[in-house]
Amino acid sequence: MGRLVVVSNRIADPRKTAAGGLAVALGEVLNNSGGLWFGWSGKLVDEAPPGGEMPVHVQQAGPVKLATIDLTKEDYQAYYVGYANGVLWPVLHYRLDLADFDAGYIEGYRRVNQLFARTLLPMLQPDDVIWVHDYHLIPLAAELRALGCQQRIGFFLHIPLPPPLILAAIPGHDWLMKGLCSYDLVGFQSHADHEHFCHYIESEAHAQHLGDDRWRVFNRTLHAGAFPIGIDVQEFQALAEAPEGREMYERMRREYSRRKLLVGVDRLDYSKGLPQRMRAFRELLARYPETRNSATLIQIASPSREDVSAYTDILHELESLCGSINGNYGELDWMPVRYMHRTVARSRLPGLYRASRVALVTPLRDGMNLVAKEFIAAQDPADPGVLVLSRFAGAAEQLKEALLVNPYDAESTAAAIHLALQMPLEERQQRHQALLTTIKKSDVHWWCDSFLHQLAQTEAQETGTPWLRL
Ligand code: GDG
Repeated sequence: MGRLVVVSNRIADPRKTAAGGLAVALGEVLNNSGGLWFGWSGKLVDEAPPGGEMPVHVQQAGPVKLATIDLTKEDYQAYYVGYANGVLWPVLHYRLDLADFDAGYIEGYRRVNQLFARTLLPMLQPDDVIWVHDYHLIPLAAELRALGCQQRIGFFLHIPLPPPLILAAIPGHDWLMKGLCSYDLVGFQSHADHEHFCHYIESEAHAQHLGDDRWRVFNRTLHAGAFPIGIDVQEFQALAEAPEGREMYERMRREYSRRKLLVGVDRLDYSKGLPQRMRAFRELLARYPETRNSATLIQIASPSREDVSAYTDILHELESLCGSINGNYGELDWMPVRYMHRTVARSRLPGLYRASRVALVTPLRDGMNLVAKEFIAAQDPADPGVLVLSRFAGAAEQLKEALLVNPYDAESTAAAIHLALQMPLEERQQRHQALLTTIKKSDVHWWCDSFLHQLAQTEAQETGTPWLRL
């Protein structure tokens, strides 16, 4: 394989463990090929330099080149806040009610993708393999192809893809999906997402199935498949065993020696089903009195996208629910919910997971949900906790031995949590062993290798499909 070029909205320095498993796994492949990682710097400027393009900031991280550009405030508002997070994020998570279809956003989204293409093109070498990540950059391959780029380009969608009728609600969905078809390989988190894509291109773009993962669509051959992302299990287990991980575990065990701990760790996002989770926990306390003065839920909701209004609404709803549960059920020496709206250091998460009897991972819709996998990796196999997992998380396709729940149904979710709290040791061990085997087999390195292997198999393409006008 030639040099790997990764493109994503934000980049991470793969040498820093705080960056997390995905950055580390991509960093490994980038290291081996002396690769390039390109994205937005995270910085905003008032306007572009007079008559010129945004300057590229280049930094060397070992053998890997990290290249970034700044964005203007106007582009950021339209591309990132408006289109990516105001239209694509809600619609792709099945939340048409939260989408804000402002016509100006799509123009800004396209403008930034064009800027990325113009900036990246001169940095490319002929045998590069390009891997583009996530919904911010769906049109990037089409914009690169329009400039004459002939290298192989793959795309991975980290969030779900809904059925065709939901996608069709996006004004300009045909433009967007044609852009997605300009890649050589498109990867999804789950078989369900992959099926939705196939249905869309068949019904809306008359794609012809060539067998296996190959399609003929818009006069090109496209490969598409499911590549469920994993975590770096070894790295996460090492974090659990590291001094800070152990110290956190001991501290939590001491602090909650008389209680059974439940844990939730999420970005504060409406896709994560946090209010529904609180209602299920309230239902647990109401229906199963023995859990009172015993079960304690630690909910970390790390701040996220606070400039999008739907996020402030969810914050207020969550705060009010936590307040009322603590007010109604709390005792002088027991607070049912400990809710923290802040980011916890990554090194402390494994200890927290390990000290918890139950993890609540109950999104309304999620691409994969890596917290579910992190919880499994951090457990003590001799005395493991139980994963309560939403059937609407991408991870549910793989993690069959979790207790699968419908987060919209507070009563049945409360019953599952109750079951988890009472589960005998032997059953916990059996379920955990099976789950651990699954996440080890399909870890982040497997994910990276299998996507890149498949991308390398795609055939050289004739270029130059006429790119749809917006
Ligand atoms: C998107 C898709 C898909 C969370 N709070 C803290 C913290 N985290 C870390 C977790 C985990 C990551 O963030 C969250 O990953 P998820 O997969 O659960 O969710 P998204 O952020 O929505 O990610 C998702 C993923 O992309 C990858 O493809 O699985 O479906 O939505 O690693 O540990 N980390 C620290 N402090 C926190 O407070 N340090």
